[in-house]
Amino acid sequence: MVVSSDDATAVRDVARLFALPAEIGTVAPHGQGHINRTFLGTATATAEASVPARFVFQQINEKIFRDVPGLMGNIRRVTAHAPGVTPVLVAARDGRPFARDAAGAAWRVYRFVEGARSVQKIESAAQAREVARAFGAFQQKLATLPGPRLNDVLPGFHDTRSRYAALHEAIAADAANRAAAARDDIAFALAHEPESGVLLELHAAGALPERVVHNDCKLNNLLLDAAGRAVCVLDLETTMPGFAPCDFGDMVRTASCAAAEDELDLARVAAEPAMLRALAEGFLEGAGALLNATEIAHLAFAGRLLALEQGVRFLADHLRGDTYYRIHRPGHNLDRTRAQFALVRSLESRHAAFERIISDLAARR
Ligand code: GN1
Ligand code: MG
Repeated sequence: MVVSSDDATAVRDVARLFALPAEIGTVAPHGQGHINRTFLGTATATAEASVPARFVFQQINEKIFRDVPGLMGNIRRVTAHAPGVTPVLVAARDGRPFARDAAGAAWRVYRFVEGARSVQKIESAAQAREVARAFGAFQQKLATLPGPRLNDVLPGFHDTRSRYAALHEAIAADAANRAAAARDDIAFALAHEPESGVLLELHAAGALPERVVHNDCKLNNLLLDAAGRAVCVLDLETTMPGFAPCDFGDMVRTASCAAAEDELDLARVAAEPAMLRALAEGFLEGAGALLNATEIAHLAFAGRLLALEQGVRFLADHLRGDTYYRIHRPGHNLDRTRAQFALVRSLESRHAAFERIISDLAARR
């Protein structure tokens, strides 16, 4: 993929607002995110640096992240607390953790993490274990974040009930006239609505604690080195108060089988027992000591719930006319919905076995 000359110019202009060692030369699109616009910029060579430094430029989607200072304040605190396992945030020349370009758009800059890669589809059980261990260890690290509660920059982010409320609104409005063709998908979502309150009720009852969690533990939000070891957690914008099982659930959603999030061949969307076991082993190793019995007892459930919640979000966006997630083809959000719901079905069929794996592992700790 190439970057438009307008975007390249915009990134070069933005770069001058940040404390970078040199001007930016080449610019390329970067990453697979659905929300922000991300570019990789390579600094022109300088006398000091023989290898040109590379930087990640992200234009923050302010339709979604309305409180940019609050968001970037969170990211600054989290990266400062977890150096080495988070990317290095580059400050703007005025000292703030972001800057606005001439058109008013907000940007942040990270140093690019060299020698690491992100994985789009899970490749082995060993990789699943390492990913889950690293995200679990990140939770453990966040448990000691000093200072006040992080800003809740996206209130109700994993409040599945409010995700359902948004779906109901989208069905009622049917703004893009798509509800009829999505009748079966809507029926599947509504049949599962009773599950939406489970974690929230446990929290209200005092059994499920609020913690600082990543909140978007997608497989591709972690960088691995050539030896397959986790080096860095990415996409910190949703790191804020939340529930530990939701992070595990997002890993199950994205790393329990090798199908893509928008896989069209639904027969391929099936959680693999070896991956589920590896994810549970890794997460309990990484976060284990932190978790209480209620959290552990709801890990398997959270996998199902997060796949369901994500399907509900994609479906609502499809019905609204694709206003939230960037799409790359017509019907993309419906394709994504169907893949998520296929995963829910698969996780349901494996639920008892998955629960047994987790309780056995937990008992052996
Ligand atoms: C979005 O930014 P990105 O693409 O990593 C979304 C997540 C979803 C994910 C689905 C702020 O993440 O919650 O799980 O898409 N982020 C936001 O792939 O809504
Ligand atoms: Mg994200």
